[in-house]
Amino acid sequence: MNVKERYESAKAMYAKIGVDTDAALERLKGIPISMHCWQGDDVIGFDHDGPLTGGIQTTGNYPGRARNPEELMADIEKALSLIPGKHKVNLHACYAIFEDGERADRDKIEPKHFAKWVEFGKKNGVAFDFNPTCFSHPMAEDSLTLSSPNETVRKFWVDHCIACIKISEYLAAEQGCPCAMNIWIPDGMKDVPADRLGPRARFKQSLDEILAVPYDKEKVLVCLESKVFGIGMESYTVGSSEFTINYAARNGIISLMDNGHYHPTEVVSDKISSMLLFNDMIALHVTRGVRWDSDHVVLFDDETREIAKEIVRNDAIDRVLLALDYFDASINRISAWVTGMRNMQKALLYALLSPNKKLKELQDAGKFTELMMRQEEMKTYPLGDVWNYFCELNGAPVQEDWFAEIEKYEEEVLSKRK
Ligand code: RNT
Ligand code: ZN
Repeated sequence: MNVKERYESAKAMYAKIGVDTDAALERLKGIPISMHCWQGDDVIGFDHDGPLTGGIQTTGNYPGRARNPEELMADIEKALSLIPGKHKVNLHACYAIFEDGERADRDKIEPKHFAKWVEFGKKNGVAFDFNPTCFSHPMAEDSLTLSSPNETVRKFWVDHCIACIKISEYLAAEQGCPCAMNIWIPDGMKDVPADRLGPRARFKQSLDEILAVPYDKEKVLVCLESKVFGIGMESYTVGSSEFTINYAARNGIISLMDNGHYHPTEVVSDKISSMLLFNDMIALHVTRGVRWDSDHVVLFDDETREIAKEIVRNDAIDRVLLALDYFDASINRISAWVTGMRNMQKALLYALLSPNKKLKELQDAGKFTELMMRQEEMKTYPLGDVWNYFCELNGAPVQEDWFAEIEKYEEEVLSKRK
């Protein structure tokens, strides 16, 4: 049976439980996911040659890391060609591109340093999201940035974030659609603080100063990401969940939840509905923490599916800014992108192919036996047949066929990067 025939038979099976597969495919096609450029080069960027700091870590030494803009762009292009649908690319400030020996420190970067990216975006039909890079820099050596007690340091990072808003505005104008700009700071302490309030008050003040600069709120969607701990920041993080949620709610910006940034038995899937009740928009970094915030590649696992279900069944596809955030240096990095992006899409498709209305009715009627049975039976419905057809319709390789491209690219391109 070919892909189309299998799809037709799957379609009939889903139709029996009231699910319209054609509508699901149409909906999935319109869900952009922001693909993080930093998986391609182990979160290094082009503006420094120091180590990755800020309490985050890549492990592994798989050959073929992108070492310059040309390589990273070529790798992103390759990845996007293997992912169905239209997506965004998420940039960090450290991916600024300097020409002719010119250099600008993070507090002085300008839109022109992203002109090459804009050109790349236009050529490939992708739009960008953006992030200030408050780590991997001499001014962030003790992992204190926007909360630093040193005014020179704090001011440097305020200026950096203001520069990033300008760059985000430029990206939005060039691409003709909004640019989400996410602020995450590593600030925290390895051991028991003597003052938890002071750093948070300074972080608040810094954010106030950044947001006081006028910008177009329709074009730049400022997000604020929380975190519970980092490597070397085990006892205290300034930008905790309570801090970011309260700050965002009070100041009209968007809360960003990264599912690696909570205590291990806490799940973001359970937080989404509460956040949706009190916010017009929310933002997510989908990742996979293994025992800690390890940023493993996103799999088609329970939590990814549960996150997708919360977005879809609460009718919130247009209210959730969906981005991925992981960095695995132990495997082929392009494969890491493609695997994670396709898995996120599969999870969304799984949610779109669930008889959500019917399941809610069962819950409300207290029919928990049938509810469990139906939710479990859904797991073995022919999702794969619908997914394969989606790939075929949207010009991406079907099933594992994309991997041949990865192997070819590894042999012809990546293996030559020595
Ligand atoms: C770190 C945060 C943050 C970074 C990226 C590189 O724990 O998740 O989002 O991973 O900005
Ligand atoms: Zn994140």
